[in-house]
Amino acid sequence: MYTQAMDLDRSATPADATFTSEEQAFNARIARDEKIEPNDWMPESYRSTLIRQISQHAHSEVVGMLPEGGWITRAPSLKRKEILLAKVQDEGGHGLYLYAAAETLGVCRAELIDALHSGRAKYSSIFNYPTLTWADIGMIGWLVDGAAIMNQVPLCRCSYGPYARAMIRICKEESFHQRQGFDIVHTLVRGTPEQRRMAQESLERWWWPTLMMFGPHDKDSTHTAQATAWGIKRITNDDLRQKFVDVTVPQAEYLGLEIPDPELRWNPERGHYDFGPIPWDEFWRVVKGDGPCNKERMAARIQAFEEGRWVREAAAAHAAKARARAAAASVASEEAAA
Ligand code: FAQ
Repeated sequence: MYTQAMDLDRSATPADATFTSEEQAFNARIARDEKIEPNDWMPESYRSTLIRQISQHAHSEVVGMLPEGGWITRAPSLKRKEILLAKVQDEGGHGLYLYAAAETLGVCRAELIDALHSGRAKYSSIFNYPTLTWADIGMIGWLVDGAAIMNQVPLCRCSYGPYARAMIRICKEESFHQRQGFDIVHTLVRGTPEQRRMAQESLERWWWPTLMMFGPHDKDSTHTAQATAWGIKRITNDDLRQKFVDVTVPQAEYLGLEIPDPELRWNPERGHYDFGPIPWDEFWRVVKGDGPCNKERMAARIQAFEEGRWVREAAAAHAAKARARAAAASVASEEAAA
């Protein structure tokens, strides 16, 4: 359903005389589609771009646990509760792989988390919207995970090895998440008239924020050109958004739901759906901290971090004791052998 095709042309990556020999060698490796690994030479701006993107991605996963987490106790059956619990745990796991991938670039996790808690680091705009009904849990799986997969499958081929490898497992899990969301919505639309209305109302609230997840239009995107030249980004924001719309409209038709866009129609000349203007004012308001739930989300993250402090301290003390015991045992065995 979600493809990796449509690579951007990176053949223009320069082997320019203004580059140092290290930069030329790096650019040649990128042009050959080789993976860059943590101990390899890389330009500082490549490193900082990756730290920015991977850490924002990690923050999005852990903040993304919150809108659904509140529904674990309210899921309508034991089966739905088990599935949702597993999904939210997966998101926590994705955050951990991604923080670990960012740490391979020489940054420490505590700094990244401090940047999130102090409001210096971004996370995905989508997680600042409230989950008002059970249908919203279906919409998050169907639309938000669907958009996440569309964006993340190409990242499995990102030029930075640890990020690309983390994305492979993440995408497999996101695929399960998308299917469970579609299943919730599919069940609702086959239910009572109230359940169908709940699904339609939820789609109306989530559609435009989901399209915003892909980021600003290419002409307004600060990072796309350079991230593409470095093989970090493989498909632009607008192209991914278009692919998402093209895949999702037939799914909505199958579900009997109406996408809230009067300008949405198939364009046979382009071979794509045309869609209406995205409310970018709302997007930037949310990104700058003034969305419906920004303050609530950050307060919940900080509270969870503080409440987990004793667990981290206990784990660190246990690891220090285990290291000391292993060191003492190794000295004793060397003495016995001497
Ligand atoms: N929200 O120049 P660009 C998920 C910022 S994970 C907030 O186009 P770039 C799983 C951008 O940072 C969802 N800010 O930037 C899940 C930049 O600001 P900066 C997260 C946004 O990096 C599902 C500025 O705008 N996925 O959903 C957003 O080339 C369900 C200019 O933008 C990832 O992070 C936004 N939506 O492209 C979990 C994937 N869009 O940093 C729970 C990896 C843009 O200069 C439940 N990231 N901005 O201050 C990416 O692919 C890219 O970073 C983009 C943005 C495509 C998100």
